[in-house]
Amino acid sequence: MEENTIKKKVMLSGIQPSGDLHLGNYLGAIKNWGVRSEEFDCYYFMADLHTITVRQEPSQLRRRTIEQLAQYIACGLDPEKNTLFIQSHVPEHTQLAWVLECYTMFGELSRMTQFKDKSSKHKDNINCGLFAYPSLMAADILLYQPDYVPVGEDQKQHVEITRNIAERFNGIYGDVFKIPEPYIPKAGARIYGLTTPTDKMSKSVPDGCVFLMDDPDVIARKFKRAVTDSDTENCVRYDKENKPGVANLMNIYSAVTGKTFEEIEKEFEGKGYGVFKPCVGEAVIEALRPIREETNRILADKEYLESVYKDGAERAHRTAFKTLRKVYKKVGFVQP
Ligand code: ATP
Ligand code: LTN
Repeated sequence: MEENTIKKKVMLSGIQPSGDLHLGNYLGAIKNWGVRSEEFDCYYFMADLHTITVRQEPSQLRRRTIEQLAQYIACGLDPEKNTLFIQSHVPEHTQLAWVLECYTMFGELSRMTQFKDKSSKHKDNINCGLFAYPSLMAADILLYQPDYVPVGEDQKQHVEITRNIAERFNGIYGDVFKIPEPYIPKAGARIYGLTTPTDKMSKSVPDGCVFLMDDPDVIARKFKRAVTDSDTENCVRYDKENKPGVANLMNIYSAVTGKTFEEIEKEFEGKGYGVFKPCVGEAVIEALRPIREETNRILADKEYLESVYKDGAERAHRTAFKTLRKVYKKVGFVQP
């Protein structure tokens, strides 16, 4: 692909291939990434380096990384318009991470919510990588000088520490890094679990989690079993506080059909949850069907996938290399 002559704004994000992608990842993140491909210069990657902060089964990690790339494409990220790559293929990420670790403070890393959460969940493996993770994420971001980093609410703290690290570095060496902004979607920013509608949909609760590759009958079953509410009202009405289960289903239905909450209330007037739940299931099945079919089609073409990630890594490397060279020069390393 030709280099852009007019400088577009840059957008970048990544997802760890530590689990299979689900409806929350799709509606909260990937679905919105593709929308801006024309306007922005976009970089999206599989954050495989990050996954080993927690033990992974190697063959599963390999399968999920490739499958995630196929899903990015199936969700509408055109590899011609977006640079799609695997993080570990671009060595500048780990190279810059080391430098940034030396400009990241022990105290600020200790305050990271994700570190506190994960270290309490994996007490037997509180490794240095888990602690230093935000410096690697800062490197992932700053290498590409992005304007925006589209992530869900839970990643905002990591974008903020990235800004702090960049400002600290710039304060010493001049304007090396662009200071990025987090970009958090309003709709779909938080999809809740179908069985636990007060907790975010997560792969760690598989019964309440709709995976992008789930078969239609599995999705239908999950929606039929979705927790609605303990009230006896049996009425489809948006009330997030008192009816979180129904509100979540309405939110999902709205996100996949584009209908407003008023339109949904009207559509199901007098019909009750017994009719509503399977309809939401059907709408999700239809929204995910082309993604699942396209993913399977792309996955069968290993050569194509290989060409996408090779080309992506090359393009990513070209940008990343320029930033890393500048950083090495600024800190005083002798140029090779
Ligand atoms: P886990 O299932 O362990 O909580 P995850 O599926 O949330 O992990 P991440 O890698 O943390 O995976 O998330 C990838 C992206 O998807 C992030 O931008 C995150 O904010 C977004 N995301 C994840 N879950 C949801 C959700 N339930 N609703 C909306 N966005 C989500
Ligand atoms: N930390 C993120 C994944 C991630 C990321 C990034 C997101 C790694 N590097 C750079 C945006 C930009 C997560 O766990 N979801």
